[in-house]
Amino acid sequence: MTKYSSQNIFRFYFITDDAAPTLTPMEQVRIALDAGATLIQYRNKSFDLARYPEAHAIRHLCRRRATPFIVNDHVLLAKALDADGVHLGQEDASPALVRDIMGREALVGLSVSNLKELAASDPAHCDYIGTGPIFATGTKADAKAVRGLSGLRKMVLAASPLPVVGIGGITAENAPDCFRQGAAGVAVISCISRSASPEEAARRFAAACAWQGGDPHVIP
Ligand code: 3NM
Repeated sequence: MTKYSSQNIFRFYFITDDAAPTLTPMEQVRIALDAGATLIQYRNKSFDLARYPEAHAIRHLCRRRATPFIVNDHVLLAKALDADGVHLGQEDASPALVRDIMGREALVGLSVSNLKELAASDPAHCDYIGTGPIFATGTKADAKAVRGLSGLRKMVLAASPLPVVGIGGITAENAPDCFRQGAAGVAVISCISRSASPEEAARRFAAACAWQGGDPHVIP
């Protein structure tokens, strides 16, 4: 991952929501980038080729805004879009195979819910670990048991030196608590994509991600 190693690209990690009630994935990405998102993941579990133009447009917007763009699960879609990387679940292709397909400089992320999964994983080919759900989430129907901040802390320690990104129920209010546990970043969907005021929610989220200390509940 030599291309990005000098900056923390995981800090404000936005994931698109293909089931958001009002905003298209493209509209969500614009809002997230305008607020300062540091990485965009295109996530569409039931992707079909009719969505390719949208994914392509999002990819190009991220490129214009110099923000890494990665694709959830679909390695060949990532390749076709010349994405910066892929995020894999436990049931997806192996990180080693994806590294082969995407190349040495690609970002490869892996979802790991607990320490047992971490022990069974292949971190040598990963650039970061995504772990969750940290808090309850309504966005992922098959989410595993809530890990809480203590679960996040355990993962940060066990996965070190790989950066760990917390996911699941993250908001501007609880993001600083995740950073306190040593998370390199926080990944978010509904707190922005399903907010009644998404621009404001994204700005508040960005401010929470910029938090460097002090009272984590006082967001500038
Ligand atoms: N993965 P929200 S939780 C996509 O636990 C995803 O691995 C999770 O959405 C995991 O920010 C989740 O709306 C949904 O809670 C995150």
